Amino acid sequence: PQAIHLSDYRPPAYRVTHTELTFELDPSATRVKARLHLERHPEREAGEALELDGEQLTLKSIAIDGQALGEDEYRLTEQGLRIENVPASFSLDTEVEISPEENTALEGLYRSGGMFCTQCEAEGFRRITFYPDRPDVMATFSTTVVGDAASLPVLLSNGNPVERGELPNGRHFVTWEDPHPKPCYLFALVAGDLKQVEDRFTTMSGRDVTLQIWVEKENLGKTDHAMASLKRAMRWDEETYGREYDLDLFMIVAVNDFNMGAMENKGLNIFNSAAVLTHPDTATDAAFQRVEGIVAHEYFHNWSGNRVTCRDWFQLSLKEGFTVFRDQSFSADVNSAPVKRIEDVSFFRTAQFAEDAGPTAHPVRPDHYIEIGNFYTLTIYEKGAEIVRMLRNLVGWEAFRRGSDLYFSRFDGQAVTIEDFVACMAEASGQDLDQFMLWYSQAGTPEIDAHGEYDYARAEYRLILRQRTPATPGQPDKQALHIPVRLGLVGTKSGRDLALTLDGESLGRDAVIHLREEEQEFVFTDLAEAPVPSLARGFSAPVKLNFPYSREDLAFLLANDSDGFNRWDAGQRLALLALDDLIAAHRNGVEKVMDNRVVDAFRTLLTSDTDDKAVLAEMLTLPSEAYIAEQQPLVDVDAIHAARQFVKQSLARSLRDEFLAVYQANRDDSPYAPEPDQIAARSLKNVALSYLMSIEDEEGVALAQRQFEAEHNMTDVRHALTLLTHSSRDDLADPALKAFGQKWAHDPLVMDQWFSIQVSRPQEDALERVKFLMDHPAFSLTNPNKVRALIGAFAQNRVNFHRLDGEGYKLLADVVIKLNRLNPEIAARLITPLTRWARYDETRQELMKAELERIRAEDLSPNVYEVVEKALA
Ligand code: BAL
Ligand code: ZN
Repeated sequence: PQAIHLSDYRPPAYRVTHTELTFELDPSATRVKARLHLERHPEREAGEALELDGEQLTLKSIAIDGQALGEDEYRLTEQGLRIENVPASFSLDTEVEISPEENTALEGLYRSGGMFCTQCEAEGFRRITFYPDRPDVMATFSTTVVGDAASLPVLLSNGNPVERGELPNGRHFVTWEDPHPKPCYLFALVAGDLKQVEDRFTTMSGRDVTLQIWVEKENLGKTDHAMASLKRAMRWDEETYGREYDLDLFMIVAVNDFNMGAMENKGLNIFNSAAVLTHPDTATDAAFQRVEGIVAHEYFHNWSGNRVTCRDWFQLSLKEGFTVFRDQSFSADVNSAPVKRIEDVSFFRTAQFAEDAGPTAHPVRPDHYIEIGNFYTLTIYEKGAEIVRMLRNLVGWEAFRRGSDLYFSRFDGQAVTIEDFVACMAEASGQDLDQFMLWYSQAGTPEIDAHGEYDYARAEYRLILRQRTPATPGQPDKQALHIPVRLGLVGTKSGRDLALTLDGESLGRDAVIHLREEEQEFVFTDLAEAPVPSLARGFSAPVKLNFPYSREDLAFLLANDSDGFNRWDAGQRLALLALDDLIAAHRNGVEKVMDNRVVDAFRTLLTSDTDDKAVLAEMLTLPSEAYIAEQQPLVDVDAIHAARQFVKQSLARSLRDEFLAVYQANRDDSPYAPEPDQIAARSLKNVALSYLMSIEDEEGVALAQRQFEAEHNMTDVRHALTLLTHSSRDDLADPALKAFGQKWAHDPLVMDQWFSIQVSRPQEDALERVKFLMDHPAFSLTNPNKVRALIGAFAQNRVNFHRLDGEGYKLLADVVIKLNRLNPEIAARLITPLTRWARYDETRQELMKAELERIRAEDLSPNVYEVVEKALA
């Protein structure tokens, strides 16, 4: 497969001004008639051939301006269709046949259960009809869907329905018009026996919009939260960004077989059922919040993505980074803002940092790719969002909002670049953002080595920051970035933020300094007491910040930092230092000794009188094994697991009564609501329970069993089931798993949770359980949710996936090889843990590489090929 380069970009030779489609739906032989109204691009020369993308299409007829073409007048290739000698402006008619039921890749038009549905981003439309399948071709669409009236009573597409009627042989049709020009990746079609829940929304200018959520009949009781989230998101986007919805109808459809979380097709969002359906009995608090965030994300794309879209796929972060930033801000506004930030950063520092340090590291705007489907990554999405967040912080909210308004008005209806976006921010703020643009082109996580000293005699604090970005594939040398570092200096006597004076300028008590050089010195003057610096507050830049904090410094910040995020981070750093010692002790076979400073810090937290229970729950949560692993030069999975378990059990033994008191104080039998106060109390209670269960004393076990059996809500039930399943006692695990599995056998989304819980247990039988469950009637290799729930979850089970006999790696590679054919996009994603081989000991490295080599020997899809080649480069 060939790489595509950003530097080769040219506008399309021909644009489509209007697209007319007719679908005659049939599981194995759907007919698609397309009439494209084409005209030559003004920047391209006359006489160029028309080239259309098309894959897995059987051409039945073709005509230009109504005249059928002879076989020598066009050429079909594996990639598409080429016609020489076309007029400057013309219409092209094609008819093709496709087979949705054989489409297991879930790109283009496919079947999910009895439904037909589509996924076109990034390049799925070329599996529906011949088309210039690129985002800078934007057309209005008119779509007629024809199907069997009995089995497919509902026929949906983008825009507004304009005509419907009966046809011979029990068929019927609906015609949809979408007046907004859009790229074909935003095309959608759904047909099936669906039921809908309807609501209304009045926009800020007083227009009435109908909102519909379409689901299979059995899911009708699970849409309330998504609908409420949608209305909240619509209002928020009006109030925060001045963005109003622009059609009379907004639809969401839930489908069970879906590669992504959801898709922002114009007016017809298609959702993975896991990202839209909720019910207190079946979904956890985390799932409720995820649904809220994803519904908002897809809705926000209506402006950041649909009205203004990407010129080419290298600009993917233009819409994704901005939209993730918008959905994160929304979730922070409607929930606990500090917890949202802690959760996002925890995830980012674990997963994106690992991506940025591995063989598939790439810039937020890549300059080449083989398969764009491999670039829906944490870097494009989450690091892209961190860059937008830095921009917002650099220019300030008001200028950022003016820049956003300028961007939407200047480029409405256009396909543009990341430069266009940043230029609006520069123009609206008057700031020079040239150096800042390096964030988009340089891969790798920058590290800042910081140190400082206080000079009593001069009453000065001298802070020295040195930045470096490690080499990444294809980028050996890096330039200095413009890094905003938000900081405070916390007085060691007063415990308060000191007034900051830098170069004679008063900056208040919490300020942003700008690191632009490789090394810079900042001298803060007029400081009457020695400070402990609180650096990169709120994670002000996506960097690793190293400062030689003592444990006393960290305990001090944990108690005194005015920035909630850094207070939490100080606790994490303190725990990491203790964990480092214990990991070393484990490796050296030395007795493990618990650091009492951590115990004392936890005791203070547990007995403090905080009213922010959600933040407290985060503070009581130890860094995950994956995050601890990220901090180690070489990952020793067993030592990390043992050390973390030791810390957890030591804390539980020393503070058993305190944890018990917290558990009891936060029990709540009132009806479930996904509200911040309830969620906070539940998470605090469940953190306490996990400590109590870690030592498996009688009372902890009894509480977990009672919580499981009470069946009050899925958050509590799932948490208790996880603790019972992950305990050392099969007499606790097995009956609970059996009861749960029987109770929920009918509900695929709950069964996904059941799969994940058991294959993530630390006990040695996890791998055997995976193999056994792959034959379970509720499992299917062609359903991405099932694959993620069983195989994906097992690959996150650090001690068992990394078994020294290599069986974990082998199992993953076997599944990748099968999925390479069935669903290349999911196959390529699943390989990720194997690509990280360089982080492990030699034995594991060899085992992982051997599995990658075994995959490489197959006849590979471009998706899997690209990832494996990078991993073995
Ligand atoms: N555009 C793909 C799914 C999403 O990011 O919303
Ligand atoms: Zn998105």
